[in-house]
Amino acid sequence: MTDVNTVLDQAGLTNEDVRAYVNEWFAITGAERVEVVSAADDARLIQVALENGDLLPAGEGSYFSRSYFKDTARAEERTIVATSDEADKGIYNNWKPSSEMKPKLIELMTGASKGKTMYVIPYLMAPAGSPLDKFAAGVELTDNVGVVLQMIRMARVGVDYINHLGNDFVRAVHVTGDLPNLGQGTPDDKRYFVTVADERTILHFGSSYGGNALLGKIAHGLRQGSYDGWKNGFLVEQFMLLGITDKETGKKYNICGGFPSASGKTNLAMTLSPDALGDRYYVEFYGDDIAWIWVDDNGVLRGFNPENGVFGVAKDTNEHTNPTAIDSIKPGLGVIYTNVAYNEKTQAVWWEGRGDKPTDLDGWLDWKGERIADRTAEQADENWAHPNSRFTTTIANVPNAAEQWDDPAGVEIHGIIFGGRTRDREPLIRAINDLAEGVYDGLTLGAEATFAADGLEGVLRYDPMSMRPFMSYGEGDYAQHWLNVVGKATNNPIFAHVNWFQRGEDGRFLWPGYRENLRPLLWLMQYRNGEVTGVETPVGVIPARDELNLEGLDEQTLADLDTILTIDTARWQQEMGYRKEHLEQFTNVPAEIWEAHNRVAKNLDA
Ligand code: OXD
Ligand code: MN
Repeated sequence: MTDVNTVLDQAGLTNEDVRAYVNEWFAITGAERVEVVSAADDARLIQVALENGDLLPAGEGSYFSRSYFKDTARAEERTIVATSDEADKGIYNNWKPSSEMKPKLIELMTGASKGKTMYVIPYLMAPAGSPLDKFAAGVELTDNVGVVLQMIRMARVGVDYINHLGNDFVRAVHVTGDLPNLGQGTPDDKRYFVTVADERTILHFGSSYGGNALLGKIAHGLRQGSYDGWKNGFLVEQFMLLGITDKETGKKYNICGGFPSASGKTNLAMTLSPDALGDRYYVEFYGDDIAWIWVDDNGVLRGFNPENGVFGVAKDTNEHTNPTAIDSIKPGLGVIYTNVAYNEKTQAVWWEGRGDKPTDLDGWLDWKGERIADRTAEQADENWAHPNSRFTTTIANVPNAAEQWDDPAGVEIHGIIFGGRTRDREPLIRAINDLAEGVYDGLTLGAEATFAADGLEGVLRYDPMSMRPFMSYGEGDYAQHWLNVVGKATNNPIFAHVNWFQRGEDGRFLWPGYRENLRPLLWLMQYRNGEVTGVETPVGVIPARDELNLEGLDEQTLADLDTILTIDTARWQQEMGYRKEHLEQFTNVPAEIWEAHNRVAKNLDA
């Protein structure tokens, strides 16, 4: 029988509260061994994972893993926020009383790690030394070595992050469970992913993949973080964060923003300056998925990315869509690919949208491990990689990672943008000066349903601030919290809504997207500085055509520009009806938000 305390002593884990927690869960889960990990253990644990088959080599210094085929990175219907106060119930957070959920999870986890090692992962979801440290520290306990390797990439990991914090850490317990026998997606589903937010405890049972298993990232970094932020005066959002330096003026701008899935968030976060503007503007990467935001003692809105890595969607990532990502996953960087297609002979990986599909099928296996060469005619069109296949790489591997990405003081936020994928209605960019209208815009953020069957034609799937799957408390209170936090800022952050996805009648995209998206963001910063005035519309201020830097854009784009810089009033009037219904679901919606809605509606009718 392992003596847990001896192992903790040897690892230098001195925090008594953490030690008690480890002992408690070692007893509950019935694990056989315990091991405390730090980032320095990576090479050794990679070897362990290669030996036990959890990882396969994917060329020089890169690795491949496959999750159980019924496992998912997110399972919204099985994800619950539990507290002891029913007032925390929202529309999206699947609220349940903690008195109901905790005993359920303890029962499921009891003895469920039998024979396994329980890894203790002390982590920090922040640059060390930040004012939010005590909300960012956690200790994940997991029975899965693959999860450890992912956490080492996505968080800062080691006992030094936790020893001095007493009881200020998130208890994050992950038990994989017997994946082939969990009834995933059936009425007999045994999985539960619970954040007991008012106890700062996360209990996830029944997965080894993505946010369901890497508890620092989503469950703590977003769900628990946003609950803590609500109680302690900061914001936690599923936002990218990028920086732009104007080399001519020396000015620096930082923009964060939320985008529903499949609306280009990672590509924007990792974007580079368009060729024609590259001499003047340099774009820096801070983060692709999460931002923690607060107002400092001088009234400046600041933010940082709490993550240490990028857990990027592989699909459609290539040299054109995201050259930065491709450079960040080069051989030798310790990258882990999950659920892509894998060649067992050459160790190559491939995914849909990576480039030409390999024509020589020898050795190629799809993400489930089935031989592509053995596919029947009916299976021929099936994807090789899972649509949610991923690459995991550290921010240190991102070539244009900002110098300040690890700065505990974060960086000043100059702009907050929202952008969903919509074929019409939303112009290229519209700036919003008013705080309540900005927050209202975030609450009514939506994207077209990806498949017709997911929604009615023209009706957006709303995803407030892109936090729908991560909401930890009621949406009205959430809106009020935004008004309170950003309302304290005196550095004039500007809001905007962007859309790169307008289509013409023939279905073609009217804006080239990708690196060209920097142009409307540059306009936004000029507008904030008072260097351009834009054109007032009922839904915000859009650029006058000649205010946008158009240097180097092709003829077709120039011809299409007027269309994406107009407001379709009739379409917007219809949209306002949907927005009203959307907001009416929420309790405690602040009067300022309804006033913003009514003001926009009235402007449209004028
Ligand atoms: C997510 C993720 O689930 O970033 O949004 O993994
Ligand atoms: Mn995300």
